[in-house]
Amino acid sequence: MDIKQKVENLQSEIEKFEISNKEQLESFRIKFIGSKGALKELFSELKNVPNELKKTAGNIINSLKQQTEELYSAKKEALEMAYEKKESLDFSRPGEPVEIGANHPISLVRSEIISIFERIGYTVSEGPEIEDDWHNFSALNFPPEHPARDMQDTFFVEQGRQEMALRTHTSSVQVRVMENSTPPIRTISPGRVYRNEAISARAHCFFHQVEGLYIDKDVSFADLKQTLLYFAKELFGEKAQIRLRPSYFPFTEPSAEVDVSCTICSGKGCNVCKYTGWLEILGCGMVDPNVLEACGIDSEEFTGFAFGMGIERIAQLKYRVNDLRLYSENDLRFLKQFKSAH
Ligand code: 2NL
Repeated sequence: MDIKQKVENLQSEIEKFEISNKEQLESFRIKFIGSKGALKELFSELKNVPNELKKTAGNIINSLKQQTEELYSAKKEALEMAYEKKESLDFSRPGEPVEIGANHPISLVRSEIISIFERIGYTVSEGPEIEDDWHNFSALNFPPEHPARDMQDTFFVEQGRQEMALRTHTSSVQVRVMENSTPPIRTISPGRVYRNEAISARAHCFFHQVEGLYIDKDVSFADLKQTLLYFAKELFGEKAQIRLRPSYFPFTEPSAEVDVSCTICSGKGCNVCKYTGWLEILGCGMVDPNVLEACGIDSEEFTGFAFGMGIERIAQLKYRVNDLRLYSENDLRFLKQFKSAH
């Protein structure tokens, strides 16, 4: 058999050799490339080749050698890659936890209050945060010299030529509802309100409110009390009790402040309720006839009640938040604590 034939035989043997694991790869290397391999043997046979053919024969063997080495490194790399891939895919490994967000406590309490009142037929109304004097003050029976109308208590802004106020309560929304509809009216208006106050743990220049308004024929103070008792029980639990203390607001007469039995100690006395057993949660009263008339509702035919509460205050009681500033500082350590709340 001449050397050319031998090279061709070896080449087809090399091409047919199965390499599908590391062991076969190593056998391949030993058999063909190694120091005692088939290629070495072919080279050693060159000495028997006639001189005039030596160069050509040497070239063919060399190119087969090169080809074989390339095949070897390509297979080696492919096997290493497949091995690495296998290593990085562990199908029994538990999934990475997906971090979910949390609702803001103000949103949580806002939604809960809305849902409680929707169940007894209240609609939700919203309105602008920049209000004129009429909707924020005059229609609500604020006398011209009332301190709330002062720069010290209210933020005023110029809008064109007109002086406007950042609303100090969402009653302004309810004034619009009364002006634009006829009783029966049952609505609540949640929203952000503004007061010109220095920021501290107990005061902020903005906060959130929910106000409620119910106007119909023969609406009484007893209706108000039962509505608020229902609300307190839905929000704080069946055992919750309420008490009303006389108070004053320009827009209601009579007016009252409402306390709920302490949610921490159930009225026995603790440091949250300052050992009184009661926590103040809202203000309320019968809508002043002046307000009804200012909004185009006949106060001889209709009566109504209204109430207002701070969402921050309720959230503070529900979640024991001791500093108002936490609500607006976007500190994740605070916000993350509401993940499980809903
Ligand atoms: C509080 C007290 C209150 C009202 C809000 C109201 C609205 C209209 C007419 C009459 Cl349109 N009253 N709202 C009444 C009593 C109290 O809020 O402490 N809010 C945080």
